[in-house]
Amino acid sequence: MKKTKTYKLWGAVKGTAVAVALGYFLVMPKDLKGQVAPFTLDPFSQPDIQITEGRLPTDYYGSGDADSSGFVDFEDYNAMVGGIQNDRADVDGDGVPSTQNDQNILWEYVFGNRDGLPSHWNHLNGIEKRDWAKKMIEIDQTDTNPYISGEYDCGWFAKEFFVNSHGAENVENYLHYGKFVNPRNARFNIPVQRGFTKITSGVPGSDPPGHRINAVLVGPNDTTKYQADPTNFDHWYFFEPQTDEEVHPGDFSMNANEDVKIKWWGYANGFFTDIILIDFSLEDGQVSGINAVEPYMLTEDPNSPTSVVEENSLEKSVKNFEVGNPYPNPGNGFVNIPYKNNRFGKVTFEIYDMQGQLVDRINKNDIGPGENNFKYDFGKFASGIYTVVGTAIDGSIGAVRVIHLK
Ligand SMILES: [Ca+2]
Ligand SMILES: [Ca+2]
Repeated sequence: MKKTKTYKLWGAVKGTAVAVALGYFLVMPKDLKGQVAPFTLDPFSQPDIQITEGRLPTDYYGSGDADSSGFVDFEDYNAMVGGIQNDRADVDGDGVPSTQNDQNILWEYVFGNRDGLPSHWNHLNGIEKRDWAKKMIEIDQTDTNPYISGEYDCGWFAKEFFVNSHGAENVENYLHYGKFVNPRNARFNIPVQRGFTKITSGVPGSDPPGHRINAVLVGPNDTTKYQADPTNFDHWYFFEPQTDEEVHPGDFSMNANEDVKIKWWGYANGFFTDIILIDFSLEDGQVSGINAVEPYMLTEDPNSPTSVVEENSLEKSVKNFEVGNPYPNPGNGFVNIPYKNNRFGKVTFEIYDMQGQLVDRINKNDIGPGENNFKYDFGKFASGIYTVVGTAIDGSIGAVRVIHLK
C-alpha cells in the first residue's frame, strides 16, 4: 500500500514522498548526519567529515596525504617531489601520482591559494563532480572483472563499485563479500549508489530483464555548488560499471520506459538490507513520476554539512549540544534519549514521522548543563521510524532516529 504525501524536513526539503511498507525500514542504513544510528554503514569521508571505519581520514584517492601522516601539509609536497607513488598522491586524478601537476595543486592547497582539492567531493560544483567521478570510474578496475553468468553478474559489478567508491563500514560482513574480485573499501570516497534499471533489449512483449548499474548524485551540470536535488533525474550521473560508460535512458543499460531506482545496500546486525531511496518512472526517456522514499539521505551529499542541517548548526551541535543513542531501540513504548548540553535553558524535542511530518513537540524548560535524559512514549504511534530532533537554546541541533515496533 503506497501513500503519497508532501513532506517537509527541517524546511530544507520539499517534494513528494511515498511511504512504503515498514519492512523496508527495519534496518536503518545510516542516520541523517552520521551522529547516532543503530547502524552506520557509511565511511564516506571528506575534510569536514570523520571517517568511521578505523582508517586514517585521509586514506582515500587524491587526498594529498602522500606520506600517510593523517593530514595534508608541506611534507606531502616533499614526498611527491621525491616521486612517492600511491593513491593519495594522485591529486589531479589522472591515474599517475606525484606528477608536476599533482605537486602544483598540492602546493597551492597547502599554502592556502586554493580552497580544496579535486577529491574534496562535498565542495565540488556539478561540473567538477562529474569530472572527478569520471576519473575515479576510469581508475577503478571493476570493469575488468570477468562476467560469470549466475556467479558474478551485473549485480556484483554494481556492488563492488559501490564498495570501492562509497564504501561500507562493516564491509567484511557483507553478504558473499568474498565474491568480490578486487575490492578496496571506500578507495574513491565518493557517494556512489546502486541503480536498478531494466535493459532495453529483450523479447518484445515480455517484461524486460532487470539490470544493475551505478549512480552518483552530482547536481546541476554547471558551476553552482550545493544545489544537488536527488529528485531531479538530471542531477544524477548514471554509469555502467561493466564498461565505465555513462548511461542515458534508451541505452542498453537503461530502458526508457521502465523505472530507475536508486538503492542503498548494506549488511548490518545480521540483516542484509536493500532499501529504495528514490524511484524514477520513465516514459519515452522522460521522467513521468518520482517516488522519493528516503530523499533526505540523498539531499546534496548524505554527509554534506550543507544538507538538511546547516553547517554551523552541526558544528555547534558538537560543541554545545549532543543527542545520544536512544534505548531501547527498537522500542515499543517508552524510549530514553540521552542528551548533553552545555548551557542552562530550554531544550525542544520535535518528533517527525517517516513522511517527515511533525507529530509532536515537547519543550523542556530550565534544563541545566550536563547529561540529561529525554523519555518519550512512542506507544501512541504506529510502527515505524521516527526522527527525534533536539534543539538547544542557542539553536544547536541533534537528531536521532527511533524504530518503534508495536
Ligand atoms: Ca601527510
Ligand atoms: Ca596525477
